[in-house]
Amino acid sequence: MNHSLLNISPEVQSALDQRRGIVALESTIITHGMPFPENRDTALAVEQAVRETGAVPATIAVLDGRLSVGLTGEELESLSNVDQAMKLSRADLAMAIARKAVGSTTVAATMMIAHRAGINVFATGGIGGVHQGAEHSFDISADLQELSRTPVTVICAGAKAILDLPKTLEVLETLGVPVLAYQQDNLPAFWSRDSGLPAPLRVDTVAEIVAFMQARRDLDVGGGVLVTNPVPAEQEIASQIMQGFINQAVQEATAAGITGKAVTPWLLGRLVELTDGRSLTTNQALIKNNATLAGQLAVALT
Ligand code: PSU
Ligand code: MN
Repeated sequence: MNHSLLNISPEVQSALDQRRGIVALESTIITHGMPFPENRDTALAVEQAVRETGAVPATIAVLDGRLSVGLTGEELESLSNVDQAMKLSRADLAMAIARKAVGSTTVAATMMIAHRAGINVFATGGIGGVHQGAEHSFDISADLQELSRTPVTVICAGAKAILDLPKTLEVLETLGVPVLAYQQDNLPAFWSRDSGLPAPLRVDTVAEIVAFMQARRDLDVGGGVLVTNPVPAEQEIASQIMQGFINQAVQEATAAGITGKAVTPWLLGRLVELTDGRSLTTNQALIKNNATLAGQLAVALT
């Protein structure tokens, strides 16, 4: 990657120079994951959660064609309000640069940019994965491929439960992506703490994640690591409750002919309506929780 494409904020640059812990944060959640002003407030709260651990937040987005790593308050505010941000994954990142456009980065594109900037810890809500009905639609998020090739550790609350979680786990295994559950045996399911699926690997401390990352570097295996961190119990929505809403939203999306990039934002938006806003509150809580763990990890790695 041509480094002149990168626009690293003074704060993040100085953290890089001083080898401080840094946590990358994505921006699709801001433009396509939540309504205004909850999106802005969550983005600020997530940055604050990272700061409280002693690490420095680096929210990543494309602003006027520049790959921006670390946004000012004004930039965050305007991204939260923008009408037509492009949703950028590996396939379309270059188009945003060519058009000097504004775009938000998915997990895949955020990993690419974070890695180029020298950041190896990244917190998000939930990664993309294999969609329900993928045996017909072939809809599998580019996030999974990116995890297999880019050496960034992604802290999430599991794949979003709107997905086919067993198939998502199978694809991650095929791609050689380690999936760790934090302090429990089962994989969390985003809004719920328990997906009912055993996680391939379990870790109980930040030090164990550090040791695992170190061993992978020594092995020179390449690719990323997925750490799944369950939402705090007080804010979870039990999976039996969530499942009914998810089934309804997925059926409606299929009936409405929603495809491609629009699927994930459409489902998330519909679930906020179906749960009377509860899914949004849970989403906010789990991202902050992930930012805290990511901050602790980034600091421990220094
Ligand atoms: N989690 C959320 N809201 C989101 C996303 C995740 O709570 O908007 C975004 C992430 O950026 C993720 C993307 O990378 O959805 C996956 O989209 P797709 O399935 O089109 O690859
Ligand atoms: Mn897709």
